[in-house]
Amino acid sequence: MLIKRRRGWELPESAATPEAVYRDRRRFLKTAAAGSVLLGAGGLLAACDEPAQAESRAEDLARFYPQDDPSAALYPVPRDPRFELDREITEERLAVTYNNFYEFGSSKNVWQNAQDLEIRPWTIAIGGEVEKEMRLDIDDLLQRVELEERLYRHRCVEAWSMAVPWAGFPMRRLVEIAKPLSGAKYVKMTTFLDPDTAGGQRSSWYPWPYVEGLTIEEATNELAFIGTGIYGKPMPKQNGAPLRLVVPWKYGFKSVKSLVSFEFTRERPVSFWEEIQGREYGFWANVNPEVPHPRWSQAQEELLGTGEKIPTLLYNGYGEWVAELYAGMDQTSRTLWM
Ligand SMILES: Nc1nc2c(c(=O)[nH]1)N[C@H]1C(S)=C(S)[C@@H](COP(=O)(O)O)O[C@H]1N2
Ligand SMILES: [Mo]
Repeated sequence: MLIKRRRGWELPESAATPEAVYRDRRRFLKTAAAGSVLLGAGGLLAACDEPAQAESRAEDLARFYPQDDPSAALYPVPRDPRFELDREITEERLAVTYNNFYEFGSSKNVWQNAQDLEIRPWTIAIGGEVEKEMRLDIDDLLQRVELEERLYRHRCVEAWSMAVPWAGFPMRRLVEIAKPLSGAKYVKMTTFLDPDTAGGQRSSWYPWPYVEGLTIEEATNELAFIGTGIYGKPMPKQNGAPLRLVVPWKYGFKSVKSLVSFEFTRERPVSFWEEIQGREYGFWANVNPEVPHPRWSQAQEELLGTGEKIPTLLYNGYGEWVAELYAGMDQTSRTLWM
């Protein structure tokens, strides 16, 4: 695995928007001055040669991002302060190279293969149980919504996790634009289908395209987010450019990438992994450390890039936002948690 061990204090400056860097820096210096926590002489040395390092890091990182993205000027966007992390932001380089995107293969070369994806022009179809079906151009959509940054934890079903600054807009805003009819109970979201570009889609044993679904209540919950950028820049292709779902209280496979369609339905859609292996990857997929995957425990997660294992939290720590969505359901049913 290409995970390099790093100490927590080396991460923040590489990992966020300039404003946030400034704020974190101040907090870092205050903490250091107070003489508390883990900082030895090594930490202070690292702080001294920071500007030069930060510059070369920025150049190095640029190659993981789309070139000539017409939305680039929109970023960075203001951070929504309501979403605080209990852990360090994941090192940017890892978050944009250690990807799951089966359309581009199952190895960790995914990020390179994904560079073939053409993200302009890009049209999003809105249909099904809506007042009026429509097609939205991505850049028109980006003008209509207000972009913000949110720091979210992300828990993959494979028991690793990251914490990243997403840019994007509440999914509720997209539902408002779509104007679903009263019969709409679910939103089905679909990834692009283009086997010429995405080699993984030439494997016929997968039920392409990748599909995911949420109930309308989930989709309009404050936490449900449409990601259009990351680390203060437009979304890299490998992370699901130009727009993807981000639902941090659910296992990562629900956060479907590179979306071309939102369809409002009466019936519950069958998602990609549910169709492949429904006994292991269900519709709800809410994070719960006490309900093991049939083949491994979900009690802990490895923090990407640190080698450290920490306890997994119920709803990935987002119960205050989302637990009420499931209050009326049988909490002992495994299907709620996988
Ligand atoms: N279309 C599509 N979306 C996808 C996937 C995928 O293979 N294809 N993988 C999922 C899984 S398992 C995870 S953990 C996250 C990974 O997102 P990241 O690469 O931005 O970390 O994307 C999810 N969305
Ligand atoms: Mo995942």
